[in-house]
Amino acid sequence: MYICTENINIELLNKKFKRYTVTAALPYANGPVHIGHLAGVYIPADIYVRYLRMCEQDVMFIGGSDEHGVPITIKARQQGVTPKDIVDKYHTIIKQSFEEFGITFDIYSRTSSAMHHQTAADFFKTLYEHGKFIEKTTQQYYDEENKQFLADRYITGECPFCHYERAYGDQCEKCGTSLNPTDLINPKSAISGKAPILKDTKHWYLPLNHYEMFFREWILEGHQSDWKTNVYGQCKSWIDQGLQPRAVTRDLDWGVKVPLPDAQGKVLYVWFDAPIGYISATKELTDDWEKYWKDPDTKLVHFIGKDNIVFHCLIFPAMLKAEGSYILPDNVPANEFLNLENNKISTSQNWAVWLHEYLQELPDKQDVLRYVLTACAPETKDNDFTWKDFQTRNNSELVAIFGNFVNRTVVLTEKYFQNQVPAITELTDLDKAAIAECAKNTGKKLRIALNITVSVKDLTS
Ligand code: B3M
Ligand code: ZN
Repeated sequence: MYICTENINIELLNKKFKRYTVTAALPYANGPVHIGHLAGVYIPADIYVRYLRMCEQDVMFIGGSDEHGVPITIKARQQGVTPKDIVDKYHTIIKQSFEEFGITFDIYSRTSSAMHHQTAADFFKTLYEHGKFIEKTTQQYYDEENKQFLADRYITGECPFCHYERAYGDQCEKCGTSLNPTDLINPKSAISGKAPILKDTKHWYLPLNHYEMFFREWILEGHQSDWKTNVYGQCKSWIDQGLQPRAVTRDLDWGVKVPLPDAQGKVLYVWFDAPIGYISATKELTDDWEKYWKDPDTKLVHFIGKDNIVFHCLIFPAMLKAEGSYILPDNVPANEFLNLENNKISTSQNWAVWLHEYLQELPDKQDVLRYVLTACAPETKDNDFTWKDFQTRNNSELVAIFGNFVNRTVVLTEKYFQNQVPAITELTDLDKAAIAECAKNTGKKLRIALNITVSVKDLTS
């Protein structure tokens, strides 16, 4: 017998939704996946999806690699290979490690697919044709030596806030502030190392400021009680600071081409195309994709890292709203960060436990890692992973306590029930008391296997 408790169960009992579309942030295909990604995004999403499937719900679980963006082209340039070489290499590693680890995606796709390019270009075109963008010509940094505009991470310089010397054009990684290239002090091209010049260029902007009332109503009034406080708090602070139009195109040659005749050499901003990747992947999997994206009886849930909040709670919903025929996310759970042995996990400093390496070294220990990362999940605050804790949890919690429980159950089933799990006929007083004990603090209904639904009141009366 299993008992489902907690709020999700109440939702299932109320049958508010007919189906679920669950997405997990698309990892950049410029490096493998590590334990921070697993604990923050993929394990929580997989637990939720397995639970929904166990309750026989119609659920679509979407994943895939994010294969555009400047981090990929920079890595390719550093290694003297093409961006395609980089994404092919890491997409393969990531996809295989998720499979071996047991993340149960219905599809794990990639944003370099033809289906995605078409879907993202069409999405842009629809918004363009409906007048949802602002066109602006502004001056942006340009590397004269390499004849290239310097978007996002192609430009580095001193952060105007914390004075970190290697801040990027889109963000300072030291203090976390989101920046524009022209905010940087002493900007330098990340390609030539030279000071850039300013040059005119035209781009398309999504006027997020036009959506302020919508965000206030939908998020600040509508989701105050059911979104996590970290997610809600970040949204509120962005909205209260005043939203600005956000450029959704870039002067780059790697990405989804802007589908307009006067947009030579321009691609969609990676954060415009990547979330559309969830839709393209669903389309790739089934012709029946629209019910997972357009039917209001579908609950859409995005599992993300905390650095992705603004993109999933404001920018992507504004895009969906502007398009008009899509549902909006019902929840966007984001965890905090997981540290490793008291230090921040860092891809560039190779301070991480990489999933593919773990699987090579401990090929039959997937569930141990899943258990430990669930037990120390950074749900409400940053948390720490240590190998000492991994060892203790394995030896005492899994082997000694859980192993002993399983062993006794099996031995006693053999001894008293001829190795057969006895069928449940009716609930004994002891069963009822146990269920009531589980439910005591929730005061809510429980759903018990065999489709018996009882309320706590029934059980205790
Ligand atoms: N690739 C960012 C990240 O890995 C980004 C997520 C995209 S989800 C549409 O942090
Ligand atoms: Zn800074």
